[in-house]
Amino acid sequence: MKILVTGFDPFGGESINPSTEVLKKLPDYINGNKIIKCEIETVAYKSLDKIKNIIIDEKPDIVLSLGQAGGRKTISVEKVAINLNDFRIKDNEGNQIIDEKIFDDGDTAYFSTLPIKAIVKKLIDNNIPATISYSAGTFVCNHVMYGVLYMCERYFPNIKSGFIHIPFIKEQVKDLDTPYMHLEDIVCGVILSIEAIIENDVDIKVIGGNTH
Ligand code: PCA
Repeated sequence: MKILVTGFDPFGGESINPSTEVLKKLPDYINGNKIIKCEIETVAYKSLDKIKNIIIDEKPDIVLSLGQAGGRKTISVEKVAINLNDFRIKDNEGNQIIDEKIFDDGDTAYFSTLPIKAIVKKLIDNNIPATISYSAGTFVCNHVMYGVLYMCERYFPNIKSGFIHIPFIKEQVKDLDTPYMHLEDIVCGVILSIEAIIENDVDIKVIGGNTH
C-alpha cells in the first residue's frame, strides 16, 4: 500500500507546526508500505489543490492528514468533517471565510473512512493518550478533512482518508497550564495509527462515543 501523510505549515503566530515536525521523523516505509510525506500550507482551497495533485501523481491508497490542535491533551482521531468554513482567525494568506460552505454541491458532512476506533485502541494499548473527536473545528483542518473526503467520494473512490489532530509539543508551550505531548510520543502514535490503518480494512465495533 501507499500512504500519503500530510502536515501543515505553522499558523496563528506559532513558529512551528507539530504536524510537520512529525512528517520529518516518519520512516519511508511502515511494515513494507510506502509512506509519502507532504507539507501543505494552512490556506483554504490551495491546501486541497496541492493534495489533489499529489493524489493524481502518486495514486495513494490512503490519505492521512495531520494538524495541530493546540489545547487538546491527546492525539485525537477525527470522526467527522462538516461542510463549513467559519474561520475564527485568518489563514496563512489572509482569508477569513465566515459561514460559507466548503463545496456547494457537497454533503453536509462526511465521516472518516479510516478505522478510527481501531486506531484509538491501538494507541491506548501502547500507552499513547488518544481519543475519538467528533469535531475537527471549522478552520483549515476541518476544511482539508472535508475536502479530501469530498474529492475521494467523487474522483478517487478507492482511496480512504481521514484526519488526526495532535496537541502542541513541549517546545511550543510557555506556561504550566497548556497541555502538550512530547514529539517522540506523537511520532510513535502516528506510526501506530498507520499500522492500525494497514491492519484494519474495516473498523472494529467497540464502545465509544460521548454522552455530552
Ligand atoms: N491546525 C489548524 C489548521 C492547521 C493546523 O495544523 C486547524 O485545526 O484547523
